[in-house]
Amino acid sequence: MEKKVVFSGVQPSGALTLGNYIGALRNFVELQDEYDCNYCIVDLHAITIPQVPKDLRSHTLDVLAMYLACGIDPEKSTIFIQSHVPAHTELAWVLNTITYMGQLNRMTQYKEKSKKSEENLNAGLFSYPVLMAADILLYQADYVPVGDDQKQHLELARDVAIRFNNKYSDTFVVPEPLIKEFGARIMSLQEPTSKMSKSDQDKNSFILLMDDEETIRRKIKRAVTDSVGKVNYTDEQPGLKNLINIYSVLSGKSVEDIVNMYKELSYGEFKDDLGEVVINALKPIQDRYKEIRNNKEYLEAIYAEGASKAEKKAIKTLRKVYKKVGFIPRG
Ligand code: ATP
Ligand code: LTN
Repeated sequence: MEKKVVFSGVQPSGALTLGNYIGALRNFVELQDEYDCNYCIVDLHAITIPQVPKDLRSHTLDVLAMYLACGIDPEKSTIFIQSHVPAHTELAWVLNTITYMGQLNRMTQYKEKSKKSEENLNAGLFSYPVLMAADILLYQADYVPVGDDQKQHLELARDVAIRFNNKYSDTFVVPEPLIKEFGARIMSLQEPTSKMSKSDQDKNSFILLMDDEETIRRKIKRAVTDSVGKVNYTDEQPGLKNLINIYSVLSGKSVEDIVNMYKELSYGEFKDDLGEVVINALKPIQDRYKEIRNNKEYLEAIYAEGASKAEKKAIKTLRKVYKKVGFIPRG
């Protein structure tokens, strides 16, 4: 039997956070044995927010090295850079013509990001979800592992697939999101009601995967909690709830066990231990990352091979689409 297909992507828009790892990368690794996985570095998406070209280049390799360091295996999965496969932008154009402005206007990520970049309110930011739909539909993906913030974009990708299938006959697999019940939304350490985000101005709000031990300890110590003074897992203590979630995901211990371990102890003691849990979880990833990141030739070989593999799959779908909409084949 053919393996089901998985597709996901991460933007090279800055250094990756613990939120990216828990909500996305960690799950990418788990899926590799069972599925035909495609993991993309979505540089075309990243330029919808202004990027410094030389930083974009290094962030692209950073994400690639981080994929590998987290355990994505190029022998099992297709790892590639989005701009290397032109079919993404080609399909996005076609899908743009069947996507409604009204629907794009309702996207919460667009609403939030356009508020932040009023002086650069570009059309790319608006049609960002269409390019994302193209990414997914090109590979006929059955499943898309993402964090909770991407749910609405996935819904749009499904709508677009269904609309195309209805208009032109069955062409695309209608993808389903894979969103973990637990850890799909890691919150900011400074404002536990908003998501941990790598583009946050406040550096204490996130833990970077490459933060050193001292920085990790410091950021966790400074994480906002509450004045209740008792380790509990409730919505009334959102800061603590988020820290317990991180503890649980990274240690494998259940929330209940963690609450029992710390209910008689202070927040300080809980945070000290959490610091060690995070450090221990990140240590092997950081070690591998340092080995890989400077090996330019190795990285180049991976993305070159990935692009060829990806292109073969993508072109098949694009050909079908071009034919169905009525474009004449070049011959
Ligand atoms: P930005 O914060 O700059 O908008 P981002 O980190 O949200 O960037 P991506 O790098 O494209 O955006 O996200 C990659 C993956 O990480 C996505 O699947 C996203 O859902 C997931 N992710 C991002 N932040 C979190 C978080 N705080 N908790 C869980 N998952 C997250
Ligand atoms: N928008 C996503 C990144 C992304 C993506 C994709 C995720 C672009 N294309 C396709 C899954 C599938 C984000 O996380 N910000």
